[in-house]
Amino acid sequence: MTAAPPVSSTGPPVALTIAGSDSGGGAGLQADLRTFTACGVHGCVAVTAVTVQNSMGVMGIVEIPPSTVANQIRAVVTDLGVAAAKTGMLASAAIICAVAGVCDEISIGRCRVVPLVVDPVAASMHGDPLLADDALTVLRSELLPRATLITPNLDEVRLLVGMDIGSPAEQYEAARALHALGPRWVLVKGGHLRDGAQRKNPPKKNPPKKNSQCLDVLYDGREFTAFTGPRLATPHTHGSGDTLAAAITSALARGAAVPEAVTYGKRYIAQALAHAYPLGAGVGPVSPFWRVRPD
Ligand code: PXL
Repeated sequence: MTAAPPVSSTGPPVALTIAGSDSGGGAGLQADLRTFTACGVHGCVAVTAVTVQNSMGVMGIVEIPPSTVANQIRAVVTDLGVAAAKTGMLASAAIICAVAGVCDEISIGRCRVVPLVVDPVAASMHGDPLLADDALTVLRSELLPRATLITPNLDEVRLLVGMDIGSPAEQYEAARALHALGPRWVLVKGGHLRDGAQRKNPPKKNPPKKNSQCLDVLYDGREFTAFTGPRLATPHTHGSGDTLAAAITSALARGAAVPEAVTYGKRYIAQALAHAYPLGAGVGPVSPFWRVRPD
C-alpha cells in the first residue's frame, strides 16, 4: 500500500506527529500540535505512550501497544493525506520497529512521498528516561536510515554515535558520523554546549556555563550549513526540541526544502524561547503565544 493522499484544495496541509503525551502539556505531542497550529498546518497524532508528568519531572509511563501505534499512522495517512511526519518519544524497541514497518508500507521517510523528521528523544530535560536502553540499537538501525532529517541534541549525539562534543568544531565531525547511519540530512543542535566542554556529568557546584552563542550544524553528506544565534537566557525550555522539530515538519508539509524548513524552524523556536513562561514549580514551556494570541 502506498499513501495516496486525497489533496484538499482549500484546507491546510496535514502533518503527523508520532509521539508521547505529556500531561503537563509542555512537551511531546501537545507541543507538536500547538506548533503545527501556530505554523498553519493541521496536526494529527499517533500516540506512542502516555506520560504522567508535570514541571518537576516524569512520574509514570504507559506504552501504547505497537500495533495500535502502527494502526493510528495507517488510519490518518491513508485517509487525511499527510504531507510530512515527525517522531518524538518512541518509548520502546517494539514501537520503533512498528513505526519503521508502517513507514515503509505507506511511503513515509527518506526518498519517499512523505518526509520524516526523526527527533531521537531519549530522556526528558530532568533526565527521566523516555526510551528503553535496548531500543537504541533499533533506533540506529531501523529508524535513522528511514529519516529525511534527524535532529539530535548533544546528549542524543553521545548516545547514538558515542561522541562527547566539547567544541563547536566537533559538531561537524558528529554530523558526519550521524550521516553515516543513513538519514538524508542531519541537524546537530549545539544548544547544550558548555564553555570548555560538553561534559557528561557537569559538576553540580559551579558547572561550566553554557555557551553564549549557539551553533546548529546541518549536513546532507556533502555540504554543511551553520545556523548561529545568541543563546536565549531562559530557564523555561521544556518542549524546545519537540517544538523546533515540529516547526521544521510544518514547513516541510507546506512544501519547503530541508534547509528552508530548518531556517523557518530556527526562527520559530527563537521566538518561542523568547516568550517562554514559568508554569508550575519546575521548568516551564517554550511558547507559541508570540504567534497565537487571544483576541
Ligand atoms: O522534550 C522531549 C519529550 C518528548 N516527549 C515527551 C516528553 C518529552 C520531555 O519531557 O515528556 C512525552
